[in-house]
Amino acid sequence: MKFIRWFVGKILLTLNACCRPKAVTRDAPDQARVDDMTQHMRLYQFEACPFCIKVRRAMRRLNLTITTHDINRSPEHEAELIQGGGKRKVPCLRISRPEEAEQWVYQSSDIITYLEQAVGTTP
Ligand SMILES: N[C@@H](CCC(=O)N[C@@H](CS)C(=O)NCC(=O)O)C(=O)O
Repeated sequence: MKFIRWFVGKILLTLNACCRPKAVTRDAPDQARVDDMTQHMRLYQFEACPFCIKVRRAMRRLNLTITTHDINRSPEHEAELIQGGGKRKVPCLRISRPEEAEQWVYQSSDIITYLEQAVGTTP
């Protein structure tokens, strides 16, 4: 099962590289607003995880700059995810805005819905 996921992930990575979604464009103030919002977000992920690729494609489509952490390559971020989010599962979006309770959103579809609503874009 793990191998099949890995294999599918590699195929998806190749397909993703071949046909990347077109990014929405915003005027400068609106992009600055969105960038300000996403600087407080982190995506915990694996490079070849199909669900993570799905989220990264949505990020590109929505033109979002979000720092990503590959937890297979970074034990420090893996520990951070398990401690903060409660489980070792990716993708997981961490939102830590100042003076607000930290949020850890699991499930690729929920992450994409959250991002679309947060930036006010539902293409
Ligand atoms: N339904 C979830 C599936 C997420 C999922 O299965 N993620 C796998 C990687 S593809 C995972 O984190 N497995 C735990 C592990 O490999 O340790 C979603 O849409 O995000």
